[in-house]
Amino acid sequence: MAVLTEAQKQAFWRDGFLVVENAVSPGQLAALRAEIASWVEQSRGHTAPFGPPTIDGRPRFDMGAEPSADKPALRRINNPSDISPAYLTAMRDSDMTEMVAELIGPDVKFHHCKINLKLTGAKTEVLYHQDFAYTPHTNDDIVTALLFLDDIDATNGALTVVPGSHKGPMHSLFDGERFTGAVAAETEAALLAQSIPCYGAAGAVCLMHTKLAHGSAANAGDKPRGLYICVYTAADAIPLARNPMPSTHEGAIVRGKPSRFARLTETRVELPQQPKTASFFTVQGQESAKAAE
Ligand SMILES: O=C(O)CCC(=O)C(=O)O
Repeated sequence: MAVLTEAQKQAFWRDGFLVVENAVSPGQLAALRAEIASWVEQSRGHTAPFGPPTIDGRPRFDMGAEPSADKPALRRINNPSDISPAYLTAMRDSDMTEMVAELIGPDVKFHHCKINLKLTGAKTEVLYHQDFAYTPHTNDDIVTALLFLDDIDATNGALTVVPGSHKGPMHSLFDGERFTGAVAAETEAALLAQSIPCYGAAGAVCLMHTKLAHGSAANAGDKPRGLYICVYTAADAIPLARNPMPSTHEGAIVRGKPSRFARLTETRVELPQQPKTASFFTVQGQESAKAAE
């Protein structure tokens, strides 16, 4: 049985995003939240990004600049589905997966995933960008699914999006020769003026077209904000740049079958630079924690 209505699918293609409640089961959500709680506890013992490493040797866990024993600063977990059965199941076998298949399927491939955490007191923000500029492919049938791990409202650093911006233009993430990972400041101001926030209860998902302009402010409230972010592509969308976050599951077919063909709809794309650090927050100019010398 279909999970999305025709009206929801039309809204996704018209606006470039769609928020849907209950994208994972209560049991799945509880398992995801329990895993996060244990990772946050583990991070208390660390003062810099730490392992186990990702498959390209970078720290899996990234920390904001100000960790302390009473305020853990864990802000990013790279490809949690590589290390956690709960995250693998949610990525591969949940209503969220089904929704993505109804938008860009029937044949759907996994690209990478991550968790962005904004714990209370975190200064982490996400500067405006379009995901396709980080992960260009031969076509743009690509969905970023952002699963809410906490209740998200006006207080805790909600994702904000610009409806319709997936229809173009693509905004450069370069300042001259330097890859900044974010649009220019004046472009961001113009986008912010047209942006709307995405709120919802834990377990909701924001399904976002890869070319939708989006970002988020710091968490100014007193409750955490976690997002489990999974990137899925049509099976015939072939990457034009190396995966910024390689996963052991990259290329796994999560619905339907593999494609013998690449489908080309893009004629010219600006290629990103690859990150060397634990997360794109440093690419966007936000320091990671550094171990005391
Ligand atoms: O964490 C957020 O608010 C947005 C995440 C995002 O834009 C990204 O990881 O590409």
